[in-house]
Amino acid sequence: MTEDANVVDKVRSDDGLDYEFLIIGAGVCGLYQLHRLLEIGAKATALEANSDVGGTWYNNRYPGCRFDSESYTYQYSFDKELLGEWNWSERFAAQPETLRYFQHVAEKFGLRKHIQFNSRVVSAVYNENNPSWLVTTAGGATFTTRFLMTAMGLLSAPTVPRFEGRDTFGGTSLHTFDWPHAGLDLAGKRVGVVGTGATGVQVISTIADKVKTLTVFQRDANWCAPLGNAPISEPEMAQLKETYDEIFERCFNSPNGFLHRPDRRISTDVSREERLAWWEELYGAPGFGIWLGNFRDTLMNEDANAELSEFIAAKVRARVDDPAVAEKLIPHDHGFGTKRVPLETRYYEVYNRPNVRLVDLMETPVERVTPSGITTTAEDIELDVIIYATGFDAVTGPFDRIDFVGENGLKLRDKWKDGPETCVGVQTTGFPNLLTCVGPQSGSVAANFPRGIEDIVAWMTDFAIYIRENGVTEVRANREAELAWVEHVREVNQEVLFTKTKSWFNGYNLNVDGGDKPRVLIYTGGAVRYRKRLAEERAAGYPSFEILTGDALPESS
Ligand code: NA7
Repeated sequence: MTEDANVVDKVRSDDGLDYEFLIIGAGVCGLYQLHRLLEIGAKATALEANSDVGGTWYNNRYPGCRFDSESYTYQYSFDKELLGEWNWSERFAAQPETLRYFQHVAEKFGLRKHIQFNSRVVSAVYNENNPSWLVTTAGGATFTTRFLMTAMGLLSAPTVPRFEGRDTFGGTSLHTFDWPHAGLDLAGKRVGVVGTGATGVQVISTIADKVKTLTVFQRDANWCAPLGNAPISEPEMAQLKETYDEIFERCFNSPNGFLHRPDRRISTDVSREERLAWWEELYGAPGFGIWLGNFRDTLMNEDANAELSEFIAAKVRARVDDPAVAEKLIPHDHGFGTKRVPLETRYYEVYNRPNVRLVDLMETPVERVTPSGITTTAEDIELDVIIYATGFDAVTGPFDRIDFVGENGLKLRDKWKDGPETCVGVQTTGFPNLLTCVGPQSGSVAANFPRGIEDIVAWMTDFAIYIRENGVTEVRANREAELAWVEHVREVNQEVLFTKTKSWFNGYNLNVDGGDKPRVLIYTGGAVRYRKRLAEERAAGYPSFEILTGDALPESS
């Protein structure tokens, strides 16, 4: 399909603009935001770079890609009929099923005709004369909109290592995010996987028994825990549907929007025997319980965390035959759960296979990629395929890839060069009428994604109603409120061990310029606290924003 081939008719209104609201992205957030805006009668559209809906779930098609959230908690909760008609086949559904779900949502609510596919936004320029945005796609199509909303995803700007000679490789090399739609036959191939985050762990466990040889290139080891996947039978599905109200209520009241809520006890409230018994139970149970449902001090207190880490390390040692390999797979630079915990299915057992090898890049770093493989400081490793599971320019990367130009020619890329600054995670000063549904320092996005998204979309939709009812033409974040929010996020983040580690949550990614310094990307205060903050803002009439109506504006240009 050619760029913008299915462009829908633009609705011209008397202010000379194409739309009231234009959303960038038709993934988990963009789809729902579009639905709500259409529901309130707004002139709205979404521009989507891909040829279909789904965002993350459209792009990530690598082998083994699946939820780490319980499937039934990773769905929209806003429509009873939708909840009733959709059945999940597994506790943690695989990507094709998830993509089908979002396609079904788009069909059910008639959203496709309001989405312009194959429309990658490359620039967005603010018009100070008639407060609005001029949005341009890679194909050269232009759109004007009063308000511009971002829903580009947190992890949609993939990054690859800056290995010397990377482009000289003679075989197939690809990032997991760019997996071909037609699939990639790995049978009988010598495959290398670089990266052992949540993605790498899923790929490695899935392909190990299908390839000739698998060489895993690990930089920092990660703490992983069992996923506990299983099919959901028809009676189980029926039973789950009966309890959806309770399930969503539980997620609503949990800090991260998951079923798993921190245990109110601290580790030392019980004896060591009881502690170990509880950890055994959590380790054997499905999902993030061992991480997010643990004693509440395990992610805040270093001693409590060290004891839990030792428990998990013993599990790794028990599951990996070669003690030297097991030691390499146990992280020594950070404690359990202080980075995002990849959930796995027989991941550690993969290293007991004769065709699998672990290369520790901390001992023998990559020197270069050659036409026939990867050369480390110790050896040449011949490969047919190199899979880069090397992560993303997280959270702000998708913003940096669009030329956002605000007031007085200010570029967002420049403003956020040393780290983003936002007003309550929904706007940034200098960029009036730009609303970030998915963006840095928002509490909604650091949660089980659809749960947090329903919060932010509800707030944005209320704001949109307010805007429409009051004839608002311009919304600008206050600088004082912005500075106060950034400070608050910083302070709250200090309370958790998470911010002491180097991961994408804190803005580290050595594959991008400036990625060697921490940045405040995520608000760890939790979805409940963030929802309360947003509610206060709404109840008080949006005091963190300057709100102007058409009357106060100069003549439209
Ligand atoms: P992550 O979690 O950022 O993991 C990336 C992995 O790639 C991690 O093991 C990195 O090692 C490794 N990496 C990155 N760059 C390099 C280079 N240059 N050389 C060697 N190894 C490298 O990304 P994922 O895609 O796994 O997961 C992202 C999120 O998706 C995840 O949190 C879930 O929410 C879903 P490092 O640890 O930096 O040493």
